[in-house]
Amino acid sequence: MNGIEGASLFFGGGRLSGGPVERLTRRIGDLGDIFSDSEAYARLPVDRVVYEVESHFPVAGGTEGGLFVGITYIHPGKVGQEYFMTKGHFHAVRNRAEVYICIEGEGMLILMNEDHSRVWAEKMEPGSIHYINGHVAHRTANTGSGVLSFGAVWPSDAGHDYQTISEKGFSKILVEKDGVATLVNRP
Ligand code: M6P
Ligand code: ZN
Repeated sequence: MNGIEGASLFFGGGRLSGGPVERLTRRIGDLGDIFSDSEAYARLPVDRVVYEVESHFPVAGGTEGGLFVGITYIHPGKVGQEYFMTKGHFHAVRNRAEVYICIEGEGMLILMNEDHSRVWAEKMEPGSIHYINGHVAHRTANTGSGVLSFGAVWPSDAGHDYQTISEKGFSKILVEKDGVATLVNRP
């Protein structure tokens, strides 16, 4: 043995492999409370896949000082005029930051401050790197015609606060307006 080891985790061919990987699929039926147009939502098949997440958790959730890594794949589509997107969350431990790195596709990272008074977005394109401050809620939307995929790295003690988002939502939504992705006030 020469003491040289390969990485146990590998991203290639649009898939995370190697180390233990947990896979999560979110379908239309799982996402009833995030999209604004409930009539358009009701017309979509409940089993249509909106996004998938592959994650590697090298330490137990809640461990201080560790990191988690994941790849998210959002399929193209819209509910009415609103683009397919992730649930979105604050971190349960509010000061924990996160980094996203776009791999493929076109999208927007939608961000909201802690008192919900400001929502803004950053364009995601292959190679774009996004530092998400702690205290900022984050969700991603696919604005393109193919899959949007991005890598994420976040602290193992950050946790996910989905409750605040499901109760109050983001104060702006990302819709297609005259062919352009546009943030508008939530109806
Ligand atoms: C990224 C990370 C994950 C998150 C996933 C999907 O991979 O931020 O922590 O779970 O996106 O986002 P959400 O949990 O909001 O559905
Ligand atoms: Zn996060």
